[in-house]
Amino acid sequence: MLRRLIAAALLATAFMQPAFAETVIKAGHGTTTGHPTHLALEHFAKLVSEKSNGDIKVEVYPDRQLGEEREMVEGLQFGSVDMAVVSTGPLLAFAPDLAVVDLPFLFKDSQHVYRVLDGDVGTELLKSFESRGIHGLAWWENGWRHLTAKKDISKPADLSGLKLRTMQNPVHMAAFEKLGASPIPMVWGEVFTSLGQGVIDAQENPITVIYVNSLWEVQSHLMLTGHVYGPHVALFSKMKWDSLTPEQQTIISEAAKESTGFQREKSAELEKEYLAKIKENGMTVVEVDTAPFRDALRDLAATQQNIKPEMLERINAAA
Ligand code: EAX
Repeated sequence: MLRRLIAAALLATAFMQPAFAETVIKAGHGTTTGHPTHLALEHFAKLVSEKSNGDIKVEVYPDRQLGEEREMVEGLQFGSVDMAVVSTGPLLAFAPDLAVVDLPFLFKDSQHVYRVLDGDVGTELLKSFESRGIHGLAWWENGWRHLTAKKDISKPADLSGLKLRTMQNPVHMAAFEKLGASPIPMVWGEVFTSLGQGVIDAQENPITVIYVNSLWEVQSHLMLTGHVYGPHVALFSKMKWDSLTPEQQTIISEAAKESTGFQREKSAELEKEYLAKIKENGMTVVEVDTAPFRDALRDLAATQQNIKPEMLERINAAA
């Protein structure tokens, strides 16, 4: 009898203090644990847990464990992925208005980027995902993209005929075609091997991505072109979003916004640290005069049907 009473009491206590979080959020990204986005997702998970008193648990899946970036975004639509932080590589297929952000040499500097993305333009672009079953949360950072190759590239002519991997992004592809390269769109997971095998000769990515993927093993030169700013967009499944209570939604929105500053600070800090390490690993780092590249791309915006002149003007006005 006594034993049964104790058992019942234990059971009651167990129900009063659930051992497991009620809501689990599966969050994936396409890069490694050394990338600022991974650190920010862990920070975000901690904030969400604190704000919800352990009711919401965010599980972070790095290294494309939930799929390549495009697959993760499709997963958001199907409800098989709850949250994903991805580059704009696959995003124009889901939110065509984002094309404007992919224009090379659009932003003057990082402050210009943050003013635009944290302002009305950024908010409108995040909202444009909604009709596609995706809830936009925040603009995090992949970083300014730079070229790497097996040779020095100082002027557009050096790109002539070069097999250059780009993201599966029509604006990036059009830009490199205009510069004379032969752009080859490819998912990230195939890039390292393809560089090693000579399927492609060159690629472009932020310093953090170049470092955490040891690209010096397959590329000898890093050209600091900073030709385009690469966001990492924090996105949520609308299906999952709609299943949350308004309180839970507020917790997630706030935690994502609060993690944005952390993520960008980490990005700036790691970029410096990783550039030094890239040099230590023997890569030749080249400063590039970007003027001829800018000139060659001056008319690009007009050739891209998804770029709204009105939005472009607002971005330029915020410079
Ligand atoms: O999101 O595909 C790319 O080049 C991305 O920059 C990378 O995977 C990080």
